[in-house]
Amino acid sequence: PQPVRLGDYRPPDWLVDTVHLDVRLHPTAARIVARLALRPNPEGREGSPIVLDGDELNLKSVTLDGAPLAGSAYVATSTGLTLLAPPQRALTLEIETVVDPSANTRLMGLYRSSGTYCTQCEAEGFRRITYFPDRPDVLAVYTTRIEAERDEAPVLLGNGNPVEAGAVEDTSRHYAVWHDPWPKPSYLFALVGGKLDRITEDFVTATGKTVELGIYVEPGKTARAGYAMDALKRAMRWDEEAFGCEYDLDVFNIVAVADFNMGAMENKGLNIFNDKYVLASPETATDADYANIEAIIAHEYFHNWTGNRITCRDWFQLCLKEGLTVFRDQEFSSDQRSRPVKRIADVRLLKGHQFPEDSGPLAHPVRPSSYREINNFYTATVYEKGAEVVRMLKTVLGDEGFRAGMDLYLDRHDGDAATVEDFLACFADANGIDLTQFALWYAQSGTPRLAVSGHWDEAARSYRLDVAQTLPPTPGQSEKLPMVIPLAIGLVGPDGRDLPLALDDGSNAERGVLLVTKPRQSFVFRDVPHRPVPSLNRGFSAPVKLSSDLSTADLLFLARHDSDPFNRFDATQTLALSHLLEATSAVRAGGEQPAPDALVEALAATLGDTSLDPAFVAQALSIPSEADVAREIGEDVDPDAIHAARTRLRHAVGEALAPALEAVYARHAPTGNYSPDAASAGRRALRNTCLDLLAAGGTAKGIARAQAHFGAADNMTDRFFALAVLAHAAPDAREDALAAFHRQFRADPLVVDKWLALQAQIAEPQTLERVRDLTGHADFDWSNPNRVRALIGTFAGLNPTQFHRADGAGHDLVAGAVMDIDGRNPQLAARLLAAFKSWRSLEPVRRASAEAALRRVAGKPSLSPDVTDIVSRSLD
Ligand code: B3K
Ligand code: ZN
Repeated sequence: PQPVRLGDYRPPDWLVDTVHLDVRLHPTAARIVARLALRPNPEGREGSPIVLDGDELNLKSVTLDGAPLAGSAYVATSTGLTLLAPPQRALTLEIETVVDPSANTRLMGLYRSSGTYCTQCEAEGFRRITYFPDRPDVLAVYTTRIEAERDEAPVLLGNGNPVEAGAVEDTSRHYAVWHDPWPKPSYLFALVGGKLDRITEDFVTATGKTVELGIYVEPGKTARAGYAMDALKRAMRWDEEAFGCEYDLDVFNIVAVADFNMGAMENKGLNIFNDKYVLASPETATDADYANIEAIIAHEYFHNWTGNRITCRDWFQLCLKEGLTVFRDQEFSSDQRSRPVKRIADVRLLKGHQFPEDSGPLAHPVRPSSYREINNFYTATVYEKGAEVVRMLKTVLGDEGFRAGMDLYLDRHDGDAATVEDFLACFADANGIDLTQFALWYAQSGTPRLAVSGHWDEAARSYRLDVAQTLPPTPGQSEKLPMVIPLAIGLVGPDGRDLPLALDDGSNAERGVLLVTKPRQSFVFRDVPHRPVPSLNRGFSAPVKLSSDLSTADLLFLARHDSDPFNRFDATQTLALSHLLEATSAVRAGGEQPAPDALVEALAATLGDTSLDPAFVAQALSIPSEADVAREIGEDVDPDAIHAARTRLRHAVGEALAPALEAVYARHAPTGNYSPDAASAGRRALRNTCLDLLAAGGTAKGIARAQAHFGAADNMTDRFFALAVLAHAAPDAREDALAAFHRQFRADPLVVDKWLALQAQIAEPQTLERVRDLTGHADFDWSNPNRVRALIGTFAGLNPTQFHRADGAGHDLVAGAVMDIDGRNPQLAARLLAAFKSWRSLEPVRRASAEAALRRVAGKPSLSPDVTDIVSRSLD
């Protein structure tokens, strides 16, 4: 397909005011009658044909203002329907199409998930239901009548408010009519029909309107929907308080389905979820699952304003809704839980997923300027870096300035299909500032590098920070302009306290933030009586790779004393990473590995500080992942050497800190019944981290403790964590534990996913065979995206030594899976293939094998546009 370019945007030639859909559900032949009220767009080209998108539709009839259309008046192809010379006035088109929901394995448009009819329309799925101008800047008011066999689909749901429902006389069928008063783009359309159970509660909004909330799940699973309901109510309240956003319909429904290509979808008034992000019970979900459910329920709800009431003009503006809404869900979780711990988790995710994307062949700007397949741009860059950009805006403007800009945006653009420029203009206008340079964050790809060095002048009692920024070249962008980098800092005095920040030009570094705007810049602080230790990029105020001249002693000092919790954590991570880099080189050179003394000292201090939040200590104790080390090395990466160095380090830390780890483990034993709240989860996280490090010491005692922990666990968090420890550290105990776990939970697909994912991560050569065997297991299913992601996705994403086996068998396995899946579900296949994104940074043998695997995929006839796009960009 030809690339779509941002610069080619034109307003639609025809607008749609209202859509009346009449959908008769049927397993293999669902019939859709769409009545569209169209009119020429005064901003479009005069005299234009009506061009409607379509995809795999069976067209039955078209009428114009009630009269059948002559065959010569229109052209219908596999991708659309064009009315060649329509009258240039308001008119009504009625189109009848038939689709086969059971054959819809792409899970786009109308499909069936374990018998339930459901839809997914973002980005371009509505065209798989009916012919339509399927673009986000065509906003219409939808009325939907859904009809089905009452036995097959007793529950019928649509967007907006329920209008009427009843039996279809003299038949076994029934119907429901839904009306959504808010104009919306087609990608927010949804309907559901099926046998579902519901939990319901009322929510009273800030202005006193009662909203009926419903969560629909597979029969028998309502007991596991309570946490999602609780999270939803908290999210609704929070959005009123934090952003002044109130809900705007009489009902809000969530439906959980088992077959879903991503996490969830924010359809107006009818969110559809991957059931993984709805269903939770202490016995089946981990603390991480609970936290994800809370975040995603909130995220989709928050889209009601940032995404639905204000939508995107075109798909290039995707970050306008996604980056902003991720920022909003991050803030929500921070307020509900621990802000520093949430920030640490978010930055780990950013560095783990977005940084590699930004430094590889798939790098693209937060707002891309062209795409071949939009589904491939639901990326860590658009979502996570997009959220960082919004966060930086807040850092630059301060809380009040940010809120003023948001208020203006929500007010000025309500009902619009907006752009990034519209968004930024609100912040510029509300604050009277120019954001032209800031806007480069949306346009330039790649992760900026900041090099910082500090110079204390004892005689002048001043301190100078020299800052240099560079932005490496990325695909399609060889030359870069300097960015605006809000660098939050502190100067930490010898007593561990922050010195006042007084810049020598008389200004205060407002809120401790330096604005770096040039390639090189110096900041001089006066009244600095002692040599301070600079704490740089506090709270990870900018998504950059920072290098500094801090010594090991400085890092140790910050790890103990920094008032910024993020940087306390980061100082420890930096110590660990620099050890791991050295140790990895030593492994490759066949030399002695260095001793991790400084790191052990920092970890001991953190472990011994009882004033710290256990959840924070757990984060600080976690040794950087193999992928973290690979990213830091950047080129000529040998995953086996990294694995060896890291295994050795974990062993050394477990051994050196054994008494302290045992004491903390004992002190954090569970005290009452399981509760998923953040404080309880933090205690479990710390206790489990201790368990893990103690077992990494490899002692019989460490393994026995993990076995006891596994046996005694009364919740999935502890049970699964212990199972993971055994699977990785105790090959002899592994199989029994895995078998016991499977016996207990085999009836529950979401728990089976954990079991699959864990096995896919084991860092040993037999894992390849194991994964292959598991694809033949009765509980595995190639057509369910959760199963495939759990097994194949985890193998490719979280098992670097085996995915990148030197003999190429890991690459082959994943490439083979991608080619198999592509014919059924191209989106899923393309996602999996993106696991190759860092292939160029591998050492030559593995790089050659990755390239060969990619070329094999590229050479396969009749690849989907999705996979073609990823593979060609990967090889470019
Ligand atoms: N907007 C959806 C993602 C749709 C993905 C389409 N390929 C979920 C979300 O970000 O909230
Ligand atoms: Zn979203």
